[in-house]
Amino acid sequence: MKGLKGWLVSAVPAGIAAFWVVLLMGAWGFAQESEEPVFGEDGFTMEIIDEENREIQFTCSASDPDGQVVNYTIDYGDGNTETSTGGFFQHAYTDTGEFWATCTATDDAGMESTAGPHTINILPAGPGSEENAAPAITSFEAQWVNRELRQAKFTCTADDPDGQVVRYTLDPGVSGGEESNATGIFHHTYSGTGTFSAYCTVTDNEDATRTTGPVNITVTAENDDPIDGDDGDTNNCFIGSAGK
Ligand SMILES: [Ca+2]
Ligand SMILES: [Ca+2]
Repeated sequence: MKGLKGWLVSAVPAGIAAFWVVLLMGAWGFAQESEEPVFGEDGFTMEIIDEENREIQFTCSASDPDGQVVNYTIDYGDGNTETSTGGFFQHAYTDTGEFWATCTATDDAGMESTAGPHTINILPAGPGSEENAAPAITSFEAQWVNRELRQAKFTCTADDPDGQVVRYTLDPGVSGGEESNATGIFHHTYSGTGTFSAYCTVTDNEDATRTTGPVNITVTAENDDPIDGDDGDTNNCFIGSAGK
């Protein structure tokens, strides 16, 4: 083969070789002179046919001005592609996320034209799953454990109608004072004076949350003075409670 090539190069003068190259390129260009397929206004449609199973139907329809469309290839945007002659597709998405579907029509000369994309949003709720209900807060109470030492106890209770409460988080109303646990019982010692709004947030096993309204804790310089109506016992003074 090398010998033959060498012979051709040496036998054909440079000028004639250039002529043939130009002629061949011209013929190749002429063969490629085809028009692309054209998608009409509704040339690429999508329709949800089964919401629960995330199944979508697509139709592709294009015409070719100087030949015919031989097939359609759809790219579902989730890593799957499919080719058909009719341009009718159905696809069930298994992953969640946002996908961009496109359809490419190919004509008898190999020319291509692409329509789309359609944006498909597949939400996390899978087949057969129902919407998760947020936990319900039963109570949120605060009381002084030791009023002189400004030690408060918070009790937060909640139920989840369709799962379990996995975490309680107390915001005692002090920057950086947040803490979480699984019991809903917290102790916080206030160092400054003022009125602090405490909140309890409960989180269920599917990460749904609910937050109580505030309980206001007022700490004054006279925090250790007896309160009217108080029984004199500074321990376990009720501060307040809040619902959801
Ligand atoms: Ca064509
Ligand atoms: Ca729940």
